[in-house]
Amino acid sequence: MRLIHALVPILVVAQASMSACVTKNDALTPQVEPVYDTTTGKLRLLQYDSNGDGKIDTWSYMNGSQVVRIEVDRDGDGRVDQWQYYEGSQKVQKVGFSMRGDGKEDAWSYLGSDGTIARVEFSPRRDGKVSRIEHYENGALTRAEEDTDGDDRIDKWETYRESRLLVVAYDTTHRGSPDRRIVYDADANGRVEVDLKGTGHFVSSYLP
Ligand SMILES: [Ca+2]
Ligand SMILES: [Ca+2]
Repeated sequence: MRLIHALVPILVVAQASMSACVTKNDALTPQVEPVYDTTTGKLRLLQYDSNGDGKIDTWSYMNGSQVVRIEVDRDGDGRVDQWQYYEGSQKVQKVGFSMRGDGKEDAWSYLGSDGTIARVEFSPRRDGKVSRIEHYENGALTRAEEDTDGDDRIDKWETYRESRLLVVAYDTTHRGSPDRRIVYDADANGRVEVDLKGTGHFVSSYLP
């Protein structure tokens, strides 16, 4: 799941949408529809038609002047494609996505202090649990860990260099550490190694 190229432009679009909301709200142009809390009178929502096709596609949920969450329907099919969550300091905390494009969140990206994506979490079973985490450095995937069988324990580890898969290790016996792994060379040919005793020392599976 190499999302990095897909995620960066989406982040930029969301930032642009938010700026548009905030700027236009001052003038209350017809494209931005503010919704106020009927009891407190606080601003709760800014609805925005970002591409001018007459359909609302951006919803900025507010706590007064603070942005709490922005939801965006980027392709105009009426389903939200992106959920952008803000911290109290108005920095983006995480951005949610729908890997199946059906309006349900199942992946979240987190930015590092350098502004690039540091981590992407996935919930492929959509059960409220994150079961795969990808780690990035300087925009490149470096490693990933995954609970492939849903028992809440990591059983697969992937190591990358410059986004190329170097090693994938598996815990096939549920002992909590990998017992076999595939090591790839520069031509993506893999060799299987095993660590039957759990000492952390892997040997070729073809040796007796
Ligand atoms: Ca959509
Ligand atoms: Ca597992």
